[in-house]
Amino acid sequence: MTKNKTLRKLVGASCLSLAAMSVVNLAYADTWRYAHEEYDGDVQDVYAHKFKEYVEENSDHNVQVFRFGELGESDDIMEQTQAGILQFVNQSPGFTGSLIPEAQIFFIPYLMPTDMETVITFFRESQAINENFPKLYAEQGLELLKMYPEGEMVVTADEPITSPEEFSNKKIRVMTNPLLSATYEAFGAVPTPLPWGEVYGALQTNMIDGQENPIFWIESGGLYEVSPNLIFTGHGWFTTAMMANQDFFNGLSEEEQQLVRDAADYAFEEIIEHIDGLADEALAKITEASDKVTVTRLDEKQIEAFRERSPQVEERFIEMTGDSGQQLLDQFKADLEAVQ
Ligand code: 6CS
Repeated sequence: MTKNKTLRKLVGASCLSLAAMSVVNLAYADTWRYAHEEYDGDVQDVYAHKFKEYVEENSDHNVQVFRFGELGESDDIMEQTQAGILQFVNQSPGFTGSLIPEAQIFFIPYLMPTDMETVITFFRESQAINENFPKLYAEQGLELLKMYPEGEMVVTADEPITSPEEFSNKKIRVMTNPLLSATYEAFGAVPTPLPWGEVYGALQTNMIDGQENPIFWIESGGLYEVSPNLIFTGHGWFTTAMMANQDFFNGLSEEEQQLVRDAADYAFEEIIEHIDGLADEALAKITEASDKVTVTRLDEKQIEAFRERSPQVEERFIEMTGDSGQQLLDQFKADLEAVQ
């Protein structure tokens, strides 16, 4: 064989093996679809993009993120995930109540502390969050990867409200879970369950008189424009959950499963930093943007009038969830006690 021929053979062989390698890489370079419930730059969007960043930096896989509205409402993206059309979904317990009644635990008012550091330690260490909930989600074909807080709930209304009596006849929009309706009934209001896409219009046309959400969302969704009286009641935190279709997750290699778990942990750490100070920044933007806005922070005595109605909501939670809910609530309370 001449020198040239040998060289040509060698080049040919390396091209072949390069091509083979690319085929292997291509076979393993999947695009995973991930949908969440919020807009560009909101908390769930930051989480999703941090997850994407980690996966793409540490593997050949890609993550395609879909924001609110691109694939429908919250219930639609959950259905698509259960059907395997999406691999990942971020759905808040506020909408998961019909699928997993125990997820409504976050809507028992005054169960969660208001102090952010305690809340974060709770999410990190709670057995209810990190062990009990994954089992409940697994029963619905979902691999729960992370639960995380987005911000303290704040009520907005057509006028400042300081007592349950002032809530009388006020139609307050709630996310679509029955326990949250029970909470607002206990608070003296008329709960009105609506999907997110209808909230701004319903406030604008006075079909409803108020709603609740974390401040960053009240700012980013422009809710203060149509519902300008902000009331800090201290009754709970907006919590959300990120998960995978379980058949998809079980079909991944052990290394890939670890990659996904690590990406979820990485995004969690990033989100904890992201939400630190976010509520204050958003409130400053709101008060800067509108002179119609009022801010009412209930004092301890006013809060007590709402807090004393909490046991009736707890009872409703147990009626809706039975022994499983009771066990979860006991664990939840034990975990809270451990961090407070
Ligand atoms: O109120 C809602 O429906 C929405 N609130 C937040 C903070 N995120 C998504 C959810 O759809």
